[in-house]
Amino acid sequence: QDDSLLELEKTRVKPPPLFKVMVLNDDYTPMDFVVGVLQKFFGMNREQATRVMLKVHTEGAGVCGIYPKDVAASKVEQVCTFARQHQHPLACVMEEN
Ligand code: TYC
Repeated sequence: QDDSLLELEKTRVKPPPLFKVMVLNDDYTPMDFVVGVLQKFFGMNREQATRVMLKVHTEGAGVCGIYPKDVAASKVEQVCTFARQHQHPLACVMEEN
């Protein structure tokens, strides 16, 4: 019938909600592996990736990137799968901003 409300909802007035993707520290994943993950999945260069890895190592967690929900969920899945394939316990999570 009256489609005007549905049409209005389709007209985005707010930016999409964003999610932080974070990696967590653990005692077993090699530092080099974490640096490689940050380069491979988050487009960081070696220097940026090393800085983020060391922050996670000393502070417990660090932000890898900020994305819309579906992209963030896909990054988390890819990192978890990759870490498991290499038998590392590296944890990756997303958190609403
Ligand atoms: N703490 C790990 C070590 O000493 C290195 C590490 C850094 C692991 C960051 C996970 O997200 C991580 N080998």
